[in-house]
Amino acid sequence: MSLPEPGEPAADPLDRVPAAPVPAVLALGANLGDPAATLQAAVRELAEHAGIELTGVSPVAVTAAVGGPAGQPDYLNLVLSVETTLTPRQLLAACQAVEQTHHRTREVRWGPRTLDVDVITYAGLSSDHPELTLPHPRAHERAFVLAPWSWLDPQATLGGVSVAGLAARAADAGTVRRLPGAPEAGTGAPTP
Ligand code: PH2
Ligand code: MG
Ligand code: MG
Repeated sequence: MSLPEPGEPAADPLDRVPAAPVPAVLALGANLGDPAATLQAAVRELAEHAGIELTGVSPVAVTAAVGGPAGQPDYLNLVLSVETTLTPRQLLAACQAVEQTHHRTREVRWGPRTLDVDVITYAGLSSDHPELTLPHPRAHERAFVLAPWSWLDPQATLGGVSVAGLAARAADAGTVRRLPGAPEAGTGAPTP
C-alpha cells in the first residue's frame, strides 16, 4: 500500500484531511457511575481536544435504556455540534479516547456503560465501513439521540429528513424528557 503524495487525497474517505473545518455531530450517553459529572467532563475533554471546536451543546435528556439487559438505570444523553479539522477516523479515535478516560469497558452490547461517545454525522459523508458507519446506522430511529439534537438545532436534518420529525416518530420518543434544571442549549461559554 502506498501513501498518498502530499496534496493528494487519501484513498480511504475516513482518512481524508478536510481542507477547512467541517461540521460533525456527536452523541454522548451514560448510565453508570455519576452520569451527569461524566457527561460534563467528557464535553470539556472533547472541547479541549486539538482539532475539535465545540459549536453547540444540547440540553441533557433523561432516557429509558433502549436494548440490552432489562433493569438498567435510565441514561443521560446529550448531543454536541462541532467543527473539526480531524479526519473521520481521527474524530472517532478522539471519541474513543474520551470513553477510555472514563473507564469505558465493552462487555455487553447495548449494556450499561459509564460513557458512550458516537459520531452521528461528519460533513455529510456516507460511509459503510465497519469501523465507522456514517451517518450512525441507528441514529434515525433513536429519540435519545434525535430529541436532544432537535433541541440544539430545531432545523437539523438527517438524510434529508427533519430530525425533530424523526424524534417525534421514534419508538422511544415517549421515554425522553429534559433533565429538570439543566441549562438550555448553548456553546457552554460563560454568560457575561
Ligand atoms: N445507547 C445504547 C443502547 N441503548 N439507550 C439510551 N437510552 N441511551 C443510550 O445512549 C443508549 C441506549 C448503545 O450505544
Ligand atoms: Mg451508542
Ligand atoms: Mg458507541
